[in-house]
Formats: sequence, C-alpha cells, structure tokens
Amino acid sequence: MIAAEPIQRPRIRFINPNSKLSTITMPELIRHMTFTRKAIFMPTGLAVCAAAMPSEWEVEIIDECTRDHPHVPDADVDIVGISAMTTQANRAYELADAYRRMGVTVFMGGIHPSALPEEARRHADAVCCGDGETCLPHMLADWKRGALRPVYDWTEFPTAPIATPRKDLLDPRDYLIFNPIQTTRGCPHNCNFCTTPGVFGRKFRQRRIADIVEEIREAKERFRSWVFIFADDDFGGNHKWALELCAALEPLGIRWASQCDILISNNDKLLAAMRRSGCVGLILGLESPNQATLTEAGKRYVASDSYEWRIRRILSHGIKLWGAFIFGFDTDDWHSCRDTVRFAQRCELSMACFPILTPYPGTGVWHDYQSSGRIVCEDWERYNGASVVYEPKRMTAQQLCHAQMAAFAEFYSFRSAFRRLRLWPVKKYAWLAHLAIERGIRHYYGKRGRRIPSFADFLHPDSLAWDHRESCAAPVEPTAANTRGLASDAPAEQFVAEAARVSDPYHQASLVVADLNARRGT
Ligand code: B12
Ligand code: SF4
Repeated sequence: MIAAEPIQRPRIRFINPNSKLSTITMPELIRHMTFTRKAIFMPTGLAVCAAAMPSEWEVEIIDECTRDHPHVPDADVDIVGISAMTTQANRAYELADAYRRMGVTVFMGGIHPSALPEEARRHADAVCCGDGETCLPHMLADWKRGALRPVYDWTEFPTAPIATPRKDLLDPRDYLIFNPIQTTRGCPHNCNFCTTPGVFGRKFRQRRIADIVEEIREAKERFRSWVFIFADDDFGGNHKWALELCAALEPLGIRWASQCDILISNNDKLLAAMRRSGCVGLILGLESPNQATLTEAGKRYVASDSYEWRIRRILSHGIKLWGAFIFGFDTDDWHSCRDTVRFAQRCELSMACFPILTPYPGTGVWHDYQSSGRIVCEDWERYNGASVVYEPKRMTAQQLCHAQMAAFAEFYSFRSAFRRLRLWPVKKYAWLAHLAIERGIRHYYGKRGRRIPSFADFLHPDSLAWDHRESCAAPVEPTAANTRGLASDAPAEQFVAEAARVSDPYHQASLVVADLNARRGT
C-alpha cells in the first residue's frame, strides 16, 4: 500500500513593515505607563485581508512594529502580502525585494502602493489598488493559474462587502488599540491634500450594521473593552445610515470616538443619537479657520465663517472635540498659523494638532507640487507631518517648523489649558495629556539650551529662539524617537514632545481609550 502524501495547504504571510510612527508613543518608558503594549493600533488592513482569504490557505500576520528585531525573510511560504502607508514604504520595499530574491511571490497593497502602483510594481509581482476584499480573490485565482497581472484595481471588479478583521492571528497584548472598528470606508468629499478620495474613491460605503454590532459584542466579551475607536475617515458621511447605526449601538452601553466631517453640526437629531449611543469625542478635520486656505485645500463643502457656530452646536451635545489643523498651505503665513491657534483656543477644543502639510502621493497637492517642481524630498519616511518635504510659499521651511512648535507650545500651555478645560467638571484625560505635552516641550527645549518657540519670535528675527542647529527640512528628532531609535533610559518628556509633534488625533485618542479600557480590567 502506498502512503498518501499529506496535502500541503498553500501559505501566505502578511507583513506590516516597521514604522516609527506606529510606535512613536511607545518607547520603553511609555510602555511601562501603557501596560507594556508595543504598537498603537493593530494592523486592521492586514487582518481584513486575512479574513478575505479562502479557507484552504494557511494565513499568518507578522507585525514588525511589535517585534524587538526586524523580520528575517524566509522562503517557507508561497506568497507574502505586504502593506504600506507612505511612511512605511521604504521598509516595505526592502522586505519585498528580499522575498523576491528568494523566489517568493510578493503582493503589495495599502495606501501607498494604491497611490503609486507604478513605483510599487518594481518591488512586487502584483499590486492591489484599494480594497483587499475585492482584489484578493482575483489575485489568488490568477496566481493559481500562473497568470498574475502587475496591478489589480478594486474599481475593475464588483465591490465586496467590508469584512470583519481576523483578530485571532494577532496578540492583543501587543496593542494599545486592539479593537479599532471600521464602520465606513471612503469619504464623499474631495479635499486635495487627503489620500482617501484618490485611493478609496468618493463612493462612501457602509459596513453591515449587524457585523459592526457583532464585532463590538465579541470585543466586549473576549477583551472586556467598553471604549472604542471607530477608525473611519468620516463617520457622518451618510446621516441616515449613521442614525440607524446609533440606534443599534445604544443598547450595547459602550463609549466611542471617531472622525467626522463638520457638517454633522447640521443634524441635531443625529448628534443627540450619537451622544445616546456613547459618542464621547469627535476628531474634526478643520485644517484652517481662514477661508482662502480652505479654498486652496479644496474643502468646498463648508465655509470657514460657519466653523464657530458648528463647533458650539456639537459641543452643546456633550461631545468633546479634537481639532486637526494643517500648517503650510500657500495662503499660510505665521499670522494665519497664530490665528489658527487662537481660534482653537476660542472654540474650546479639548485637543488639537498642527501637522505640517505633507503632499502625500496620489493627492491633488502632490500632483500640483510635482508638476511645478516643488517637491524637495522623496524619502517616504519623512512624509510624517513634522518634516517640510516641499517648498513652502510664504514661509521658509525653518519658519514653518517654528510656527508648528509655537502652536503646540501655545495651545498646550498651562494658561491656555486652564481657559479651555477649566477645573470643573474634571476633564482628567485632557488635563493629563496637556500637562504631559507642556512638560515635554519645556524639557525638550531646556535640554537643548533653547527658548521655547513662540509666535512673537517672528517679530524678532535675531531672537535666540531661532538658533536652529538641526535642519527643518529633515528633522532628526521625530524620526529617531521610536523604540529602536532612542535609548530606553531617555526621559519620558523627550518622547512626549516629539510624539506630540508628529502625532495625529487618532494617536492621542488611542492613549485615552486604552487607559479607559484598562481600568475595566482589559
Ligand atoms: C486609524 C488610522 C491610523 C492609526 C492606525 C494605523 C493602522 N496601523 O492601521 C494611527 C493612529 C497609528 C495612524 C497613524 C498615522 N496615520 Co493614519 N489613518 C488611520 C485611518 C483613519 C484608518 C486606517 C484603517 O484602519 N483603515 C482600515 C483598513 C481596513 O484599510 P487599509 O489599511 O487601507 O487596508 C485595506 C486596503 O488598503 C488593502 N490592503 C492593505 N494592505 C494590503 C496588503 C495587501 C497584500 C493587499 C492585497 C491589500 C492590502 O486591503 C485592506 C482591506 O480592504 C486612515 C484613513 C484610511 N482611510 O485608511 C488614516 C491614514 C491611513 N493615516 C494617514 C496618516 C497620514 C498617518 C500618519 C502619517 C499621521 C502622523 N503624522 O502621525 C501616521 C503614520 C503611521 C504609520 N504607521 O506610519 C493617512 C495616510 C497617508 C499616506 N499616504 O500614507 C490616512 C489615509 C489618512 C488620510 N485620510 O490622509 N493612522
Ligand atoms: S480630509 Fe476628511 S473630509 Fe476631506 S476628503 Fe479626506 S477624509 Fe474626506
């Protein structure tokens, strides 16, 4: 009798390449304060891709951001699938090249390859543009019959429903946020600095409400989570659907925060339903209170002079606001940056961030700056919101960096915090974040023997505050400030200052949410 050959299941390994920005708030010292977690968010995109794999495949996810050592490629799989945001692209290509040299088929996907498929295909056998759920079945079928195409664009195929991520392939102890919930995909708007419309289209899609509720139920049961981040671009892109979702969330007794466009302020009924369903905070992409800047940014759906009443309307429902602004549009000078901070203070935003404009590939700004030769740096790691990678118009790169730091210093100063947050009712998390960032900035500049930047420095060009030793176009601190870049005994304040500078509100929100969940014993 001849023994039957064991049937070998085909194997795929998904890899999330190391990214300093995924671990920026997680160096050793902060890890101790944050329950030893190693990265901020679990790699949702890859967990969703894993869910889209046919059952005969053996699937594995390697998240380099949670590893102490870089992943060493091994030809023990049939396919590797590598994901990348722009800041991860350098490492993603390094891994892809190494796997291809070993003869392993490489798929690439995620935001950056979707925006620049021609670049990505130089490192991969097949590139997925947009939704993995939609493209992967076609990529696998073609691979099986030896007819892979270089690029698969999700718009060529019938759209598959948004899948529920496979969390069983990851270790919950590694992440601050292990249960980000995606409720929608895409955005109906078309701001010209934003990657989303180019990659996922303006067709706004919603996930099945029953799947969302089930994912939350499971997270509550298995991980005892009760505070969630909905990792959407625009939770309120479809008001009617959002109302239905809120009704389904209400009985779950959870708390949640998400990102949303400011037109939600038109709908009191929805705002009330959101609050009842547990919404505690919203991230609003405001960019600037200056109309000329909004026009330049292609933010056509709202006028800046309506911002203030809209913000107050949302606040009146008991929902806290994180404001996301951008510095560095052609209409920006130091006065407008200063006015933006004053606006954020006046509107009593709980938190705010002031990243430097980054011309991400695939955006309108990228195309404009490319064609006019204004892009000065294509090192993708520096596309991080803290580096000036293009030629600004009304400020030098150094002035732009200075304005960014002056904004953080002013917004998070004790005086500003006191005016906005007050002492009662106690806003513990906002206060903690403010004090940490304020202390971090003081420590950071104190150690360098420099004065903390302020907008007044623009009136005094010979002020000592301008003593920049490091180049602004290529700042060293933020990119070095990750787990592997800084000695573990470096003071916590240093991380806080650097993390604040590169962080977006999702970073800030994740620290709060993780802490709240931990208090319930996650
Ligand atoms: C939550 C979030 C974060 C979280 C967590 C990110 C994470 N690890 O998932 C945190 C706070 C850490 C974060 C940080 C940053 N973020 Co962010 N973030 C988001 C947000 C709102 C949702 C991401 C998400 O969960 N998507 C859901 C999953 C399912 O989608 P996906 O990852 O794209 O995966 C799908 C497809 O792309 C594809 N796919 C993905 N990988 C692969 C691989 C293969 C092989 C295949 C076949 C398919 C495939 O299939 C998936 C399922 O369909 C997005 C907005 C958005 N629309 O994506 C911004 C977004 C990704 N972030 C952005 C930015 C700018 C940043 C920061 C640079 C901000 C900063 N200054 O710090 C950093 C960079 C962090 C880093 N790792 O380098 C930009 C990206 C721009 C760019 N070109 O890279 C986005 C698009 C926001 C925007 N509208 O501009 N972010
Ligand atoms: S910035 Fe916000 S509103 Fe504008 S296109 Fe991107 S996700 Fe949509």
